[in-house]
Amino acid sequence: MGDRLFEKSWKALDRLRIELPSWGFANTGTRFGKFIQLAAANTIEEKFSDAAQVHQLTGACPTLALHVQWDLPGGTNDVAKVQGLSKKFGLRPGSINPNVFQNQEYKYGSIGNPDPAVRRKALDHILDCVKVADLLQSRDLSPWFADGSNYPGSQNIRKRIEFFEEGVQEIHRALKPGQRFLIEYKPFEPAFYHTDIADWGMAYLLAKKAGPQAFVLVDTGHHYQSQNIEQIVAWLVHNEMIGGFHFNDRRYADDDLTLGSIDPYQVFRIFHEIQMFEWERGRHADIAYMVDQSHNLKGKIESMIQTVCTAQELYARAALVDHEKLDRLQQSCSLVDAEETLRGAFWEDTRDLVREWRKSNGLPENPLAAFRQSGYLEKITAERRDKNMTASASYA
Ligand code: RM4
Ligand code: MN
Ligand code: MN
Repeated sequence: MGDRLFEKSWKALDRLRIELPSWGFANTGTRFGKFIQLAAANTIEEKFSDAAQVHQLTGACPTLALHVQWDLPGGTNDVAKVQGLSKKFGLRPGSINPNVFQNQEYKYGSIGNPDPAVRRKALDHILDCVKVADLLQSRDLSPWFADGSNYPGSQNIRKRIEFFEEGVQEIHRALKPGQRFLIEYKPFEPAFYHTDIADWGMAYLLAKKAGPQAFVLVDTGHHYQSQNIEQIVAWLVHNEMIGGFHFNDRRYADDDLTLGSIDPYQVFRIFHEIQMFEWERGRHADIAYMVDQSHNLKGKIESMIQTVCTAQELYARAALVDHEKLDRLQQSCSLVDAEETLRGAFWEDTRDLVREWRKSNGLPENPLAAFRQSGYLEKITAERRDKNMTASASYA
């Protein structure tokens, strides 16, 4: 790689920020049960502490996404506590995630529920979350709606669209200036016939209906097999409608595997679409790169470190694309040379570059090895062992 591209890639690393999810450090399950890890975090303090480890070792994760029901069960009453932890661990609160999918009343949906009382309850919770976000100076409100139905004819799809339209407008009215409302889509699960916000088009239309502070959130695992995700990203970025990502990888459905573990070229292509857009416009796209993974087999902190390192390596590779050259080749329809320009950058090994970047930023060259040497895992395993041993893994 030439000096110019090396520099471009270095600068890309300087600006890449990745938000970690608090729920990625806690015990979580599959639909069949939980696999308990002795080192898993049980409290919001432990989640901050674990996420701070990842940030200290990678230098790239200054914010922590919070799930209100799990992390601030008292809502606004828990804000002071979170502020204290933020200060103690040197991590800012990131996106605020309402929970309108877990409680019993949401069995038939939240803001798309035919029952006005349930819709009210869901909206009130989300409005509380807007306040929490405001008090914590978090910019992004990031609800995920599990709403949908399992059988044809069992729900009126169009009525539910109207409920959603009303709901997102009310949420938008409550936003403070500068806050953003990110609308996530997912094709199926938990609903298996229709999901109210099933794809980017539905999320886009709802965001437009909501107002100018609403954007689409792309969870990389929320697409059907073989869907062209980078094309979706290109459309969203072109229309300035992409608010953020939930990063994870998948082989079959919403598998929440480690980013790039199955298809690193997919991640590279997404980064490429964004960086090519940025080169054309001469400015950076305002996108929140967030992780949405919760590992129940691999160690939680180790897998987050892997994720961040993978994102850095692939982001650095996408920055190695010679945009001027690619643009020329695309315009002259030099198909093979254009493709080779893209593919060539993908096959560059950026691990040395990332290591050098870390060194010059006073970070460990190998964050995973540094984590293993730090003794942190042994310490938290000893501290949390008893509590986790008694945690319930069964649904019986
Ligand atoms: C969903 C979606 C949301 C996440 C929930 C728990 O599949 O990805 O972002 O909060 O899972
Ligand atoms: Mn998600
Ligand atoms: Mn998901």
